[in-house]
Amino acid sequence: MNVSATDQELLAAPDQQLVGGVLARRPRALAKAITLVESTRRDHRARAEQVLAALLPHTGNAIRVGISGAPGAGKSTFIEALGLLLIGQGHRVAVLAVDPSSTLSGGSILGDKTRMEKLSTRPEAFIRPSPSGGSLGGVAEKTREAMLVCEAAGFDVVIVETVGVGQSETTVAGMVDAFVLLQLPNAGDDLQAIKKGIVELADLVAINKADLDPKAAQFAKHQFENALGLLRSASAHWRPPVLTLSAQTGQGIEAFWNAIERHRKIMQESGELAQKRRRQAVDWMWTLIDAELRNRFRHHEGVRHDLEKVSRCVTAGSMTPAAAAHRLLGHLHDKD
Ligand SMILES: Nc1nc2c(ncn2[C@@H]2O[C@H](COP(=O)(O)OP(=O)(O)OP(=O)(O)O)[C@@H](O)[C@H]2O)c(=O)[nH]1
Ligand SMILES: [Mg+2]
Repeated sequence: MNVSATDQELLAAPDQQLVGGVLARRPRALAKAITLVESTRRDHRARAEQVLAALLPHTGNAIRVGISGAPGAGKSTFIEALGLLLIGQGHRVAVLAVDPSSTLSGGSILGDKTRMEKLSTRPEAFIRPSPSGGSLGGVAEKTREAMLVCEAAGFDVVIVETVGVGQSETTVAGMVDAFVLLQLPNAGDDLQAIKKGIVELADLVAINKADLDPKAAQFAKHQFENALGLLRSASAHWRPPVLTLSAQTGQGIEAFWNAIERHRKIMQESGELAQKRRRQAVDWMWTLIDAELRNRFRHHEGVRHDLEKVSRCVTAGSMTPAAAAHRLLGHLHDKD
């Protein structure tokens, strides 16, 4: 595959090579491009944007699947089993992680590749641990861009793993075609997801570890079906199914993938997939604008000078939050 002439003209020679390497599906180029995309250095950011622009026409062809679940739900075991099945069917599978806690804990959910021992040795698979970007926004931004690089490198299935904490589920749901909740057959856990409103994000719910207690798994399945039945479906054409499976024995994994493919087909034929991706892209643009504006605001000389004083006034009750916000925002019109 070739990069168009205009794209190439924009790139410095080493980055032209990098883009060529990614499109030629060379593993080293892929890893290097993702490292560039993940870098927070200003000069790297500028290069990354150009590399991504050159890769963009070659992206968008993968099935993007998000897998979320509590720690220990079996996400890694499941992705390994699913990944091997898909490779057997001729797919190329990339696995990325979103874990905003990775900077703090030092270990990301995919930090230990040995958890996907077989998959990580396969040339048809690419596994990348969570970038350590600090904030969720930073981590997610990089994962989203890494996903595009993987697509340009010919991976036709991209799986994004995230641990079910805080906002990370919503963020991952906003970058994939199908969002999957991986649950344990345990009532407390189920209720949590239902209570927190996360089931509403799910295109599919999978109850894992059904081998341990098939009855409990069936019970959890019914609970979820009831909960989902009460929700207004996000899609006019798709009702999220609830499946039981075992990542350990492999039972139900093929049925799981059949459901994902069915979802894909229905979403594609109804035009909902294209619509969803367009909406995600615009939402993402706004997320980046919000983050950048906030960043500029916080680093603005006048704001920095005034912030502590104004905050104290708000705390003391001598200034209303509205007046304080107005005054601080006013600094953006200061001459630097
Ligand atoms: N019996 C049984 N055990 C399972 C199954 N799936 C995963 N496990 C076990 O559950 C434990 C946790 O599995 P992981 O795949 O590491 O879970 P995870 O969700 O990736 O965990 P974190 O990355 O820490 O959030 C491991 O000991 C697995 O062997 C299953 O279907 N049946
Ligand atoms: Mg894991």
